Amino acid sequence: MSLTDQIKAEARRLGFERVGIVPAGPALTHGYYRDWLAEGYAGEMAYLHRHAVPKAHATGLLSSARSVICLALNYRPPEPAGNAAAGAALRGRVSRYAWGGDYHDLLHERLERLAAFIETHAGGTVHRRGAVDSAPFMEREWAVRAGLGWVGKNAMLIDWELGSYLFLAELLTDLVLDYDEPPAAPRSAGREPRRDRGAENGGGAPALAVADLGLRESCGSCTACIDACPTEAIVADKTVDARRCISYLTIELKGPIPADLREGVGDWIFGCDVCQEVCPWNRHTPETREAAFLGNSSRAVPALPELLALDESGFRERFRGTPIWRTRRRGLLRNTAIALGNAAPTATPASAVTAIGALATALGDAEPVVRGAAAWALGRYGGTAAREALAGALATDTDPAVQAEAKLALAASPASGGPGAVTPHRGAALVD
Ligand code: B12
Repeated sequence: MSLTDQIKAEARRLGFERVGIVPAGPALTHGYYRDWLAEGYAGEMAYLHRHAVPKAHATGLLSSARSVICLALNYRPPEPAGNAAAGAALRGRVSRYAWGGDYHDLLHERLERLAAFIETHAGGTVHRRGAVDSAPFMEREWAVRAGLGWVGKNAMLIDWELGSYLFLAELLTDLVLDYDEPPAAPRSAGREPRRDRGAENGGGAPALAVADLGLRESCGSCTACIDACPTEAIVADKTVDARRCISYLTIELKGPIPADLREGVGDWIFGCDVCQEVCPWNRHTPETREAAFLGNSSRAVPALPELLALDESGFRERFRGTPIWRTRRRGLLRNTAIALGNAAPTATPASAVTAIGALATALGDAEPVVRGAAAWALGRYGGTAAREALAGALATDTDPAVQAEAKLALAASPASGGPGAVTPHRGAALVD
């Protein structure tokens, strides 16, 4: 067996469902990446700007790189019992990639084991470097070039059998190996006409130039992801305006979620899976083989009032070692308050009382960003109890941003009514 075949067999043994190898070289969609940054789509993710130079070439990650071993691991967890409760009974939703332990740790550990295997079998020192997520490396492009799938309209790397609930990882080495050829586009295939949200909305988001590498892509004329995105974040083919993406708003953004996007965030409290849930290529895909990525209902659809009551040590205890750690307590509680506000139109009288109680308590939180979100959410309920809590915040809160939220919320909230008299919209009915 050649060294390449041995490496591939070992990668599969380590749990990677897909492995493909390509020669190191320049990143072919780097111009697109730069245009994407210039458009401002990265929002506050300053590190993506710092990564622009090293991302241009594989040697930006490992100066002696000759080969890029691209790997994918399926994390699709089975739906836990009780998931049907999502959207009801004041529960939030967490994106599937965060139902289990931290994938960075697991994947880095597997990469280390693969590197050790290569060193043993190559007979000599091998320079190598692993990458998972945070490294300056265009993981999706390299995965496509290694034959692992195509980049869909939702910007996800989609495998023809496994779909897109995949983590990507790479091992760069100075070894020369045997290389894979990605499947070419059928000769007759022309690009589907671009669907550009900016053009539809009468200008705005320009369609960035997507490179045609002549490779097989299988979205066809489907626009399910573009149509379903609650915040209209997929502005064109393969192009996500991160500033509108619920994943960015709930995980990366530190300050308040912009007011015009709060309703679109719905019940997502950490990441979002909408553009993957509606993708036809995810309909019949296998579940993960990794025990570390299995979820339970308290992780997948946690009870919102309970989360909003977490103190620092409660947060640490529950989320240390999980992807949710990244938001810190203040980010998670901000998201929780927004989701509670979004539950107002469909809340039963009893759950409205619970929500208002939890939100009123959160008006006393030490973090202004949590207090501001709680104020907005209380305004969605209205009624005496919510308005009294808001008036209290307006009179006593020393943070001008929180005061402004409380003032707006008071102005927008129904004066009478309250629990049980919330005006349902979007066809929702009040059912006790
Ligand atoms: C920043 C970042 C984000 C940002 C921006 C997302 C985005 N679409 O760019 C935010 C916070 C919004 C985000 C969200 C998510 N992320 Co993220 N994220 C990243 C990160 C760190 C960098 C991505 C980046 O630079 N984006 C900027 C764009 C312009 O560059 P790009 O994605 O590298 O490549 C683009 C170009 O190559 C372009 N392109 C242009 N022309 C052409 C032509 C051809 C032929 C090809 C192939 C490509 C191509 O297509 C790609 C997509 O736009 C990567 C890890 C990494 N180092 O790559 C993970 C990564 C992309 N994220 C990942 C995941 C799982 C997610 C979420 C699903 C998490 C969640 N459930 O909430 C969502 C999905 C949102 C979405 N639809 O993209 C996975 C994706 C795995 C997969 N199957 O694709 C990655 C690879 C991490 C990992 N190691 O597994 N993410």
